[in-house]
Amino acid sequence: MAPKLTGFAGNARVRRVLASAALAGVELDYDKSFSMKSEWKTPEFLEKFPLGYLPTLEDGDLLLSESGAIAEYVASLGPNQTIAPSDPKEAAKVNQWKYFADQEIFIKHSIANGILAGRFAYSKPTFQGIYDLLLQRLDTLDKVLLSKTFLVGERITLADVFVVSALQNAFTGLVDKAARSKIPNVVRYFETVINHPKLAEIFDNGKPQLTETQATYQPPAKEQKAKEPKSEQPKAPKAPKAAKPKDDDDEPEPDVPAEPKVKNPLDDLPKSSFNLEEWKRQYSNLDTRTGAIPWFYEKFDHEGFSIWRVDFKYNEELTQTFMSSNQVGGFFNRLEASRKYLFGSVGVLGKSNDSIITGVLILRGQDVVPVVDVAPDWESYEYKKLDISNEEDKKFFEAALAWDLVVDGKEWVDGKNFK
Ligand SMILES: N[C@@H](CCC(=O)N[C@@H](CS)C(=O)NCC(=O)O)C(=O)O
Repeated sequence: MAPKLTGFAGNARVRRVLASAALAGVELDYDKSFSMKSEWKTPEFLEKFPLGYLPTLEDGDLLLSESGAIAEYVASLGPNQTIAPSDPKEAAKVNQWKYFADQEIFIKHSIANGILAGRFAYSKPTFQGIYDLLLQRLDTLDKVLLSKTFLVGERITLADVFVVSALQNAFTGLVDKAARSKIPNVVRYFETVINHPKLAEIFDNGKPQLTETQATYQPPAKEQKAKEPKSEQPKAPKAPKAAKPKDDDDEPEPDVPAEPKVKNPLDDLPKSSFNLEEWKRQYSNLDTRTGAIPWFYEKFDHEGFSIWRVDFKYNEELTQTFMSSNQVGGFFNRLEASRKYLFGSVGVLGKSNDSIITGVLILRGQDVVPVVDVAPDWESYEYKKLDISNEEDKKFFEAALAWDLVVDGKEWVDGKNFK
């Protein structure tokens, strides 16, 4: 009986197994119509495959998870052994590229894609850091491929199967046309391998739909939809629409039930005499130091509201100051659902490649978390309660409101208000 492979046909991990089998000349019992949405994670499945994920392979008493191990096992069964050289040095070279494919392309792409698709908390610098590393690896691969058709020796091997499956995942995911144009040798290599007569069918007949333009992060729908209270302030221009990033499993995610409408516990706090909306108007209309700040001190309710210093945690990763300013703008956009409870004045201080993001928040209640955790990247910032009866805190607070704050010699160059 042919070994039984289970997994979703469009998935890159399944593809690597199918490609190994096709090149080795091994027949598999494989149901192409399998869907991740079917009830596959049953107690019986977990009993057999305790790792609990797909693809899986069943061959007699061998029950195997991990697509790399499955691909290697399948390759070892076939008559064509040139894809897995037996010479230890050649085999080691093939292994090198298998690890490279998984750890340097597949995993980096999966994590960056997961951040953009909202599976992990969004933080622009984290996303960018991982994505840049992925591009660096692809650039290195491009140099290696300058003088090569295949990665090891003169014939196709498992090294190519692993690397090309990972590339397909990246090229149909985040690595868009502009990024691909910088790695022409990788693209040529990719096209050569996916058009191999034994592989073309597995790789969408040699014509996979590669990404044109990278998708951008889209905050969860509940934040986008949050209603803005009527305000006299001009509305911020809407961000251009962007494609939703596709999730890494290549198959549409199961429908998520709509979240029930829950009352915000901040609405249950005792009534406050301080009117946050009125403060926002005063701040917008009056001179900050001579008008708005005196108004604030007269009206502020220390019980019902609190004042916080906010600092970006990853200042060392900031580059151009205008990009840091966009970062603040993005954070504020993602705080939209807390507009009723929050005012902010946050700036970029310093110069390009030597800047920090810091500022102040005025918020409902005495705890920062329920107000800011509507932004998926809230944990990229540090929060410290300010006590304005303390001279140093008061000075910081006023300077952040007036946009003339200086920290460690770094001067305020750009600021944004959350109103
Ligand atoms: N390292 C594993 C990863 C397997 C994996 O993450 N499989 C996904 C599908 S692509 C899965 O089964 N996800 C569902 C789950 O984990 O419940 C491999 O290469 O096989």
